[in-house]
Amino acid sequence: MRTTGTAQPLPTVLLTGFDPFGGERLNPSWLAVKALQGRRMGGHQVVAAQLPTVFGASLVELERLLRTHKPALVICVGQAGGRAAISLERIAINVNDARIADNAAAQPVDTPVVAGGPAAYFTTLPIKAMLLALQGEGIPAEVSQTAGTFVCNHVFYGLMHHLATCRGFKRVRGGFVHVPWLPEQGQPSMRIEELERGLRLLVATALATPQDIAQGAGAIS
Ligand code: PCA
Repeated sequence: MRTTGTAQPLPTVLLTGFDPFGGERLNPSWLAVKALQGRRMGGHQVVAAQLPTVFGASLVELERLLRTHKPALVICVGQAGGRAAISLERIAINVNDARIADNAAAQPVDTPVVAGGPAAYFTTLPIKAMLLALQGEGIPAEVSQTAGTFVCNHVFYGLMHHLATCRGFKRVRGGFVHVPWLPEQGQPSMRIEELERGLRLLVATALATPQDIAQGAGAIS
């Protein structure tokens, strides 16, 4: 019996990280994502890609990647200096408001990511299940209520808008995760090995959890 010749390619998981920005020499988001390139996980193949830390151009590149790879799951990752835990972002907002210039020297203030778009989108990642998975492995993790208003939120909002409005993407799940600095960048920090382990766990948990679990993680005020 012939069993070769018509093998279906595996569905893909798209992971993105950013290039260094704000005068830094490295960005842990890209280093962690890059380590998973080509890996098979839960019947899927990981595609890792770097986005420029640039308003506009980052989304052009992300949309190209979405069309090329037609992923089943998308997790965009960025650096959040000053945070001590892996931050699972809950909400993307329709505003660009940059405190520093991006890598193309642009610094938009109070402009929409998508003119006429809704105020915000929720992640469609199972962030509570992901939170429990990380904490269960002893990896510092939290749910975050804001991805800021710089290029990370811009990409997060653009991703969710694309998934919500573009033909063929309605069932694709996606969201955004911020990671701390590496020890050589400052404190608080997380080692690259722990970041990579955390990211692997996040992908595996998202693939295994079609419906998020109910687990309180909210602040009281
Ligand atoms: N972090 C920035 C943009 C690129 C990155 O890694 C942010 O939090 O917006």
